[in-house]
Amino acid sequence: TKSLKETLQEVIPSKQEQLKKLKAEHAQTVVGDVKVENIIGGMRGIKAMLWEASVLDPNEGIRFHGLTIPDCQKVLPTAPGGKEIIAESMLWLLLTGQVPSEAQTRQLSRELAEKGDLPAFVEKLVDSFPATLHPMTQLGMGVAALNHDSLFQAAYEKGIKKSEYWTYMLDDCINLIARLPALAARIYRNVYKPGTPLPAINKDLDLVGNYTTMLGFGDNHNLTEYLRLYIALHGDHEGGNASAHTSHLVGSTLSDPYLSYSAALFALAGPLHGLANQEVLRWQLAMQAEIGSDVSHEQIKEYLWKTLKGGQVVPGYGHGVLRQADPRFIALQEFCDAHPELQESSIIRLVKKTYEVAPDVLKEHGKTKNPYPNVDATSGCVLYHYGLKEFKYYTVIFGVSRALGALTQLVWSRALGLPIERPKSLSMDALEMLIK
Ligand code: FCX
Repeated sequence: TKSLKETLQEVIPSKQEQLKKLKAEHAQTVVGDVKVENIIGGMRGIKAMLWEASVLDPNEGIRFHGLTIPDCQKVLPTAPGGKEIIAESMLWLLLTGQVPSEAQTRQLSRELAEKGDLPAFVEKLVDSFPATLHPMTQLGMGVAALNHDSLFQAAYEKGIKKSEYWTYMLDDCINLIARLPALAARIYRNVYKPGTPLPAINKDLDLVGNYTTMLGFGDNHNLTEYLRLYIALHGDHEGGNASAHTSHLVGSTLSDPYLSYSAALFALAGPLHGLANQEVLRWQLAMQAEIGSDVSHEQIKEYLWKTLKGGQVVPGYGHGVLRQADPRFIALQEFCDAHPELQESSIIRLVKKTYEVAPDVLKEHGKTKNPYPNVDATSGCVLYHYGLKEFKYYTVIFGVSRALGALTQLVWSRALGLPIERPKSLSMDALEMLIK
């Protein structure tokens, strides 16, 4: 069985060749225009960066190396006794573009479990945070502190060849992904279940199996399966989203993966990005408290208008790129449909009913370019049903997941020798001079 590193070693030369050819033959080929609206509109729509593992189509949604979510659900190995995709098989696909065998997946699970313990000083650091510090702040700080052990940084200081960067990057990325569950679970325990003992990592379990166990939900098979799917699906969403782009930008300075990903986590912590799943739950619960759970479409419609007229966004709806319902939302809805306990859940039923009404209301409201749900419209509500009710924690789970894609690209950026990012900015006066 070939290891992850050996597999990457085989794949990298052809990608390097592809980049060389693109540079040599097409450096001057025009693939898009930049309009003033792009410059003042958050660079929306500008094709401006390389990102290998996934590409987002506005209508079809995400493809991971060409595979759609249903494709992945067919071919990627699951946990023993499980049905859902797991973090390891998704990570392998993202990094190598190949579907791992069952044996390769298990080998990676084992490697991650063996590397999963936190250094004692990071445990102490995290334990010293006040429980009132937002869990995302804690996660970002914990990840940054892990850079103490960065192999890339140590090797760079000693002096290594550029062609060797990616191997140290890969080692750091695997170590970081391995340690995220212990870090994230420790934060959960400290904040919400103080004084309860954190179970040791089980070397025979997959990453998310261990994560759920450390959170204290190991005996809930359905929640574990849901988190496996959730973490695999949130793993990557091409490069332009704020968290992925942040990690790419910081990494382009040759900062190590810990610092790069910690920066990404602070982008993920914004309410328009990763915090939206916590916002959705808050909003759906407020709706439930005000109008009840056995409600008519008309009542939901009124509630939606109240939100919009109050100048707020409807959380979980709209997207910077997508123009249809998010296939990740659909996959999570299918999970709900396949589990009777979720079909009976009042909050899940309310989410589904909201989905039946919200797109038309948002269309009538006429502002958002995408009136359909994104993944956050449902993701947190399922956690709530299963008893993981502390919604300030939800973005941390997203943060454990997004490491898969963001760190994959750091490995590729170093393997391809991509340069430091440095786009051109303009003042309004300078822009006006260009227009004249
Ligand atoms: N409800 C009400 N208004 C909305 C809206 C929504 N769900 N989505 C967009 N709009 C508004 C925008 O606020 C903007 O108004 P403005 O002109 O007064 O500033 C207008 O519609 C045009 O925005 P649009 O181009 O469609 O969307 P953007 O690319 O600017 O923003 C996000 C995309 C996702 C930020 C936006 O749709 C939003 O705020 N959604 C709610 C929060 C959310 O669900 N975020 C999670 C997104 C994602 F899945 C993730 O990153 O995790």
